Amino acid sequence: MFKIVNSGDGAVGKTSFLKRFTSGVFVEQSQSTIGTGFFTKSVKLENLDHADLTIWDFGGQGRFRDILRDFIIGAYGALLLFDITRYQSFSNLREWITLLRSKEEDYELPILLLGTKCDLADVREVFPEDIDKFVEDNNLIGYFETSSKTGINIEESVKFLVQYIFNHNKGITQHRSVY
Ligand code: G3D
Ligand code: MG
Repeated sequence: MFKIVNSGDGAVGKTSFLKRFTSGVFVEQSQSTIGTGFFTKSVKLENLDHADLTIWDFGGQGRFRDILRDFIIGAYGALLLFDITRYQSFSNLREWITLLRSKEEDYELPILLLGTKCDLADVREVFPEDIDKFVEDNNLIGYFETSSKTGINIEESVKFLVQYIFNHNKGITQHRSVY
């Protein structure tokens, strides 16, 4: 069982992403998330039976960001979401990265970047050149474009993050393969 955090500005689609990931449905009428909540799901991985995930979902509003600092304690990785149709949600990413990496541990938290709402790519405001550069400049582990509406890359992206965590954290792999 391990913990992942789900971060990014308000309304980028964090809660819709987790609902789609855990229950396979897109809930059209969403409510803005107050504080935090969490979702759990078991995923199948390459060298392993399964991994039990607890994914913490954050309210994106500024006043909840102080909470984030506490809740990232014990996290093995983070999903960082922006909305490809809203440039502002992309320009705020740096601030999120600073928060995610503010904990005092040797382990640099692996962060996977997700561009949400790719079903709306015809009204895109954020383009691949900028995204690629951002991923590289900030040492993120990768990038996926997702849509909770169509389901594209939802499961794939979470599995990518979890596989990365297992491949780079021998402690977990050994523990898991022994027991
Ligand atoms: P948040 O948890 O990051 O705050 P939500 O974001 O999951 O609450 O989603 C914010 C809005 O974006 C919601 O619309 C939701 O339906 C919409 N949304 C989320 N994911 C997608 C997607 O993949 N495609 C499209 N087209 N819309 C998406 P409302 O209208 O309720 O504000
Ligand atoms: Mg939410």
